[in-house]
Amino acid sequence: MDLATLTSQLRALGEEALPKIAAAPDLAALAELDVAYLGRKGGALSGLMRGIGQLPADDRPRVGVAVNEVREAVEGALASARQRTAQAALAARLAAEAVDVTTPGRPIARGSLHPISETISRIAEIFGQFGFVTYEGPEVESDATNFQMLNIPPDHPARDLWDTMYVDIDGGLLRTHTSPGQIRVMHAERPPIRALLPGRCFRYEAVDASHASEFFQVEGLMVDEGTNLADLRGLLDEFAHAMFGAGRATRFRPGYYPFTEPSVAFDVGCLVCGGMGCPACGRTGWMTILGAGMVHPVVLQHGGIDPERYQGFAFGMGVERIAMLRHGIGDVRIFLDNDLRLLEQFR
Ligand code: 2NM
Repeated sequence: MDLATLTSQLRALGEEALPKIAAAPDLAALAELDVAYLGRKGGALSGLMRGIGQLPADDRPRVGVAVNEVREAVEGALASARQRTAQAALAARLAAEAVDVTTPGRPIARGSLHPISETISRIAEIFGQFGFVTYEGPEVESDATNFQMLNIPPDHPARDLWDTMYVDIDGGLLRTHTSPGQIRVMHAERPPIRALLPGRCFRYEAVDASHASEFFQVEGLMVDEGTNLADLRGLLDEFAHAMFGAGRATRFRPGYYPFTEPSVAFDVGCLVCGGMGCPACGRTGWMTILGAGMVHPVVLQHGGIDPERYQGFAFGMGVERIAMLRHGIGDVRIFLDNDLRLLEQFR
């Protein structure tokens, strides 16, 4: 081996390695080329360096310089090829994982309030403007809270008004009205009280287009010093006008409830015929939308309120009936059918 041969072999090694490195597709290929050319044991450069020993001592430093030049060129090419490959890999990943932030979102299925919920909200909104606060009570009550506290003793004929469903535990029953919740409110609050009690109620009914064995009620209660029937009348007029239109006629008729004295029925001018008389109002021109009255002193006492100092009025309405009048729905059973065709009309 002489200097000229070794030098030309070194040059050939560089000329072979650099294009291969430049063409290497990925980091693994570069690692292989690194080992093939620069590897300490089997590498091509190490192989050539073994020839240095056979050269005359004068020539050796010059070959050393040439070897270093080739090694640096190969190392430099490997380093820049690694950088290029990493950049290409990053660019490929960015392209593959690109998110088009302008793509329209998937549509979200939009639900709607059930007409009963929507009607309760509207009722609560109107009475809320007069300071009434919404409360809720339990659906399972007892004979004491559902009847006795409300001035309906056992064996009283007024019990016939509420055909009751009983539950097996602790003499419980399903509340037939939300009034027992009003007794709870009286105990929990001090007058002045303005409470609204919406909720599901239960009665053992023969089910038809206007009767269901579960239904919703909203009751209101006001207790303060000097509260009277005129306050009730004025409040209910405001309610009727907000709910059914400002010009609507209203009237009080005598009624009967064991928990109020006096008791009234509150009518509005027929929402179908406007008062002329039609089949919808039984040709009377009036529709009853709720019952009300002055809370019986005994009921106030059961609520822990002194009837000598405080008076109260209360009212109760069937939510289904109000919702049916507002939306022209003809059959209560539809509210519990879970038929989306009903609900889709109220979006
Ligand atoms: C009605 C009609 C009349 C009523 C009475 C009470 C209570 F608890 F204060 F005595 N709450 N609700 C009442 C009065 C309910 O529903 C037709």
